[in-house]
This record gives sequence, C-alpha cells and structure tokens, in this order.
Amino acid sequence: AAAAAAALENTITPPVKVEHTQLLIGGKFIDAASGKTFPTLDPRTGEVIAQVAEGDVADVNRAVLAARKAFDQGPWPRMTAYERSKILFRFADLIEKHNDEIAALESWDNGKPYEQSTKIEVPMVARVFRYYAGWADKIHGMTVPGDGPYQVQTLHEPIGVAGQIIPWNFPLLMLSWKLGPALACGNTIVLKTAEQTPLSALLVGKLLHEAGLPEGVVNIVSGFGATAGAAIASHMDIDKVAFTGSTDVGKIILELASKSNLKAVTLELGGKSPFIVCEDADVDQAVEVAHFALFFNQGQCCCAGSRTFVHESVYDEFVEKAKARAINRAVGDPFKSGIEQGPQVDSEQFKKILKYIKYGIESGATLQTGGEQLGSKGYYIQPTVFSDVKDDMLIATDEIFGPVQTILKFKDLDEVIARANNSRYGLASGVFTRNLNTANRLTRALRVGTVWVNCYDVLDPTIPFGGYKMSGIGREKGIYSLNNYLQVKAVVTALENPAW
Ligand code: TXE
Repeated sequence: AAAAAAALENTITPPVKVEHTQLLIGGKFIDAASGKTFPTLDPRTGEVIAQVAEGDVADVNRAVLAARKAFDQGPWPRMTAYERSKILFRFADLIEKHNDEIAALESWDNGKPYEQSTKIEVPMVARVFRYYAGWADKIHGMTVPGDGPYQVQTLHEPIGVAGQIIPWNFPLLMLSWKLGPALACGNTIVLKTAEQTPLSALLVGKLLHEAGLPEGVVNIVSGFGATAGAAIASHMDIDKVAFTGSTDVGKIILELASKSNLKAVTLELGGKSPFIVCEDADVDQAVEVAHFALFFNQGQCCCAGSRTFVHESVYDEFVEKAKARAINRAVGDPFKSGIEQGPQVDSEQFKKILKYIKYGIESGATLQTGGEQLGSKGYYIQPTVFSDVKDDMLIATDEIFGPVQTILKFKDLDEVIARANNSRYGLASGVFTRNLNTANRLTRALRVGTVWVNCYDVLDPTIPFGGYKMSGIGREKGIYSLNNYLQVKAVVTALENPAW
C-alpha cells in the first residue's frame, strides 16, 4: 500500500488534448447563452482539466428548438431507415478509428483505468451503436384482425424530441444506451452529460456529425442537474425523458415530467444488488467474480454486487480469500498499465464512501482490509472489505457506490431469498451455485431486473437492463429499449368491399 501511495505522487500525462468544451447545439459548437463556464476536474489530483460551457435553462431552450426543428422539418425522421442505419454504422466506425483518443478523455475526466476504456468501454460503445444501427430498418408495426370491415394496422413512429440525462460513472456507455435506440427509431435528442464528465461526449458528438448526422438531431448540453437537467425534465416541448442516476433525482424527474407535459419517463436508478454464493459454489471462482462484481469501475456501478451473501459452510474461506484478493488489487494512476482501480470520480463521492466506511466500523462490522484514502491527493480509496455485516447496517442497505465489499452470512435458501429481496432496490443479482435446481429457484424468486448465474456484469447491448422496485422504470438495451422511443399509432381503414 505504501508503494502504491508513493506511486500516486507523479501523475502521468494523458495522451490526448481537450478540443471541445462548448455546447453542441444545432450541429455547431457554441458558448452558453450566459457565457458561463465551469471547471471539470482531474480526479487524480482535483486540478482543473478544462473550463466547459455551462448550459442553463436558456441553452436547453435553444437545444429543444433545434431538436424540434430537426424532428418537425428535418430529414432525420423522414429519410429511409436504411439511410439512418448507414449513418449510425459510419459513426461506429469513427468511434473505433478514434478509440484511444476518446478513451483517454473518458479516463482523464472520470478516473477509470485507461486500459478499461480502450479495451472494453469504447469498443462496447461502438458495439452498441452497431447493434442499434442494425435495428433501424427492422422496426415495423403489425396488421391486426379487428372486429369489422376494416383494415387495421399499427405504425411504429418515433416519439419526437427525447431529453436524456446521464451520469458520470460510464459517461459514454450511458450515452450509447440512450442515443442508440433513440436514433435508430428516428427521434431527435437533447442530451445532458453529468457535470463531472462532460468531455468525451463532445468529441463523440463531433464524430456523429462527421458520420453524416443532420444538424439538430443530437444536441449536447453540459451543465448541472438543478438547472439544465431540471429544464429538460420540465420542458413543455420534450416528448420523453430518459434518466440514469440516483433514485432521489429519479423521483424529481418523474415529478417534473408530470407537472409539465406528462412526457414519457424511463428511469435507471440505484441498486443494492445481492450476490449469493451457495454452499456448492466453486469458491475460488465465486471470490474472483464477487470481487469483480463489486470493485469494477471503482465500485461505481449501479448494478454492483454490493451485498455479498455467503453460505455459512464456505463463509470463513470466502472472507479470507476475498480479503486477499482486495489486498492484491492494483490501485493507481489510471494511465499506468496493469491498473485495476483509479480514483473515485470527485470529492463528493469520495467523502460519501469514507462516511459509509466509518458507519460500517461504528456499527460493528469487521473491517478486514482497507478503509482509508490511498495516498494524499486526489480521490483514491483503498479496496475495502467488511465481514460480519448485518442486514440493517447502513452499509448493507444503502448504495455506497465505491470500493467497499460487504459480506453477509446465510444458512439456507429460503432465508437468503427473503433477505436478498428485502431491499427498496431491485436492479441486479448474482447467483453462484453448481446445482441447477438452486439456480432455477433463485432466478425466479429474486425480484430484480437481471440475474447473472455463475457470472456477473455481462452487459452486451442485446441484453435488456433495468430495475424492479425503486431501481427504475423501463428497460434499456436489447429490443426492449426501442419501445421507449416509439409511439404506436393504430390506423383503421374502412374496407369498401370486405368480401373476397
Ligand atoms: O447523482 P445524480 P450523483 C447514485 C450513487 C451516487 C449517488 C449520487 O449512489 O453516489 O447516486 O450521485 C443530473 N434534475 N448514482 O449526485 O445527482 C446530474 O446533473 C435533473 C447511481 O452524481 O442523480 C447528472 O447528470 N437532473 C447511478 C445525473 O442527474 C438532475 C449513477 C445524475 O446525477 C437533477 C450516478 C435534477 N434536479 C449516481 N439533479 C446509476 N444508476 O448508475 C441532478 N441531475
């Protein structure tokens, strides 16, 4: 740990220059109407990377006007679906061409390991756009029997102007989950990035236009939640809002949508996902996957396996091995090769995590390893493992969103099902067992949007993702997310001569 802390003193220069810091509205980079900017910070040091235009209500209004015009009069919803799909395929190619540059911005702004950005996330973003490019010309309605002398058909039409508000933990991946289906269906968009991570989206926005996207179809507003975000959720001329972020803000979005124009809402919110290790599990494999399920992306995943339930017969062995794995986790400058964990995204998240670690210690859980800041600058936190965690401790009920594993003990399946489901959240879960019946039982009993059996975080774009309970409304990815961006119009035409 001392060596890792010392290594943090020299930050590595990211292999990229920041070129775009303005808002992207109507196909052009422009300053905020107010002329205001805000700093985006390097989580390794807390120092300013760049000043970014601060979008506000006036800028959201400008972006909505551009999106509205592009939808009501522009070519995007009117061109052939095949033309739309070709632009999206070209865009995916451009993402691949600029892979390392995009990845460097993503890691610089967010703190995630550059190798993770270059090898996993940016390629996945290209994959998501290809997946939805493929859907563009496969969206069709139905002919319906009807009860009389009518020809009845459904038209699946784009919903209109979509507002999209995304978080900072996977800035580009969240952008792709939202833009991909919205664009494939022919909508136009006003997207607000998170204030912590505005940079990568602006570069990608430029590439979208390079790929041939007509102006005004995608407008990107950097800015804060209470101003730009709330303006999107309450806008009278936005037809649908999609949000990913905290459950508290999700409630605000729903309220603003209902108080304004009843725009359609989809929400992807927090979680406290159970990861269940049964007595017959391969313990070494379960330890490794449970470690990944929690610590991946600095623990900043909505679907993090953040309640590790372990059967009493393998509990002690599991705790020892989980502790050893956490001690071995490579924490360091995200631009250094071989690094598994970088800094947390900002000082707010950093402080929140340390506060929960304190709660864990005070409530009597056993701190196996970690528990403190790593180094003296930036927002690095030691990989932390708690055992002897009880269900009612705050570290077992609340989303910590950091590198803090909480391990709980269970005796039998009925008990663990009840305890796993005893949460306001219902986003995801992991099940480790070699018994088919146990796996089948758990997959049906868990009230969550995803069950990963003997694996975790398999998140390719073909698989639907979303939450039960207070983890959200609706599903993203896969065929399911297309419905979020479509209106169904029934067309009933009287038949002159119904007999044939
Ligand atoms: O989230 P916010 P924060 C959880 C996680 C984290 C906590 C707080 O537990 O520790 O939320 O993080 C915009 N109207 N998740 O504060 O505030 C905001 O600008 C409209 C889980 O970063 O929800 C940003 O773009 N928009 C999560 C986005 O909402 C508003 C990912 C998310 O920020 C707004 C992130 C408002 N009034 C955090 N206030 C996940 N599900 O993956 C804020 N925003």
